[in-house]
Amino acid sequence: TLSLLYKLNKIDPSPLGPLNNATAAHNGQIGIIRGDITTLAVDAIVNAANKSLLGGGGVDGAIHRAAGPGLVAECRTLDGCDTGSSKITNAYKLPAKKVIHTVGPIYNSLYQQRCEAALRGCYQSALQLAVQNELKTIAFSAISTGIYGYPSPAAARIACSTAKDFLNGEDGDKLDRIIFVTFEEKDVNAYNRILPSDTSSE
Ligand code: AR6
Repeated sequence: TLSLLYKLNKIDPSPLGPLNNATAAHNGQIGIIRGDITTLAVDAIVNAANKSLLGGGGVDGAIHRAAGPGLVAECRTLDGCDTGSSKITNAYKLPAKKVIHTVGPIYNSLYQQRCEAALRGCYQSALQLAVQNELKTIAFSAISTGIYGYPSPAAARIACSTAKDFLNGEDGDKLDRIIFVTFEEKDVNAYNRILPSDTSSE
């Protein structure tokens, strides 16, 4: 059964530096880790940006601060990004190789299907960009769950199901690991509940 695949194991934290509380699912291809995404020495970190791509608060602010001014300079050349889409840049002073900037939906409970489709688009487009750029390890922040107000349990369900669908798809073997980075307790709890269960999309 699917639950066998998602049995939790400790993952090897060595490529990720001194973070703990890492668990893995989907045969170790999906990991969850709590900490500051700007410290991860992975191939790509995924930023929760806004349509301007010119920086902001939350994780976006933290990534721009840690990367230094080269990042916003490159972002200025990109002409923004649509909601549910992603663009890639270099990572400058960050330990990651690349930054994938994605624009999550601003949550509105009256438009749940539209929000869900946009959030799914964020994860899909970021994973596609990773494969196109031959990046093998990708770490996501919990897109839209901060300033943009997406409820953490619903957002974690979409993140995990999109990742699993991607890994089961034709490009799935081109990625080594997808890491969900949690920061606040509410997202830690959401991923811990969602990941071990069957979250494949209907
Ligand atoms: N490492 C990992 N996750 C973090 C970090 C960090 N250093 N800091 C915050 N988080 P948010 P959004 C988590 O608000 O909701 C910006 O102004 C945080 O706990 O950063 O998509 C942009 O420019 C939450 O779970 O992004 C946009 O205008 C997650 O990152 C707007 O905010 C995302 O929260 C985007 O809002």
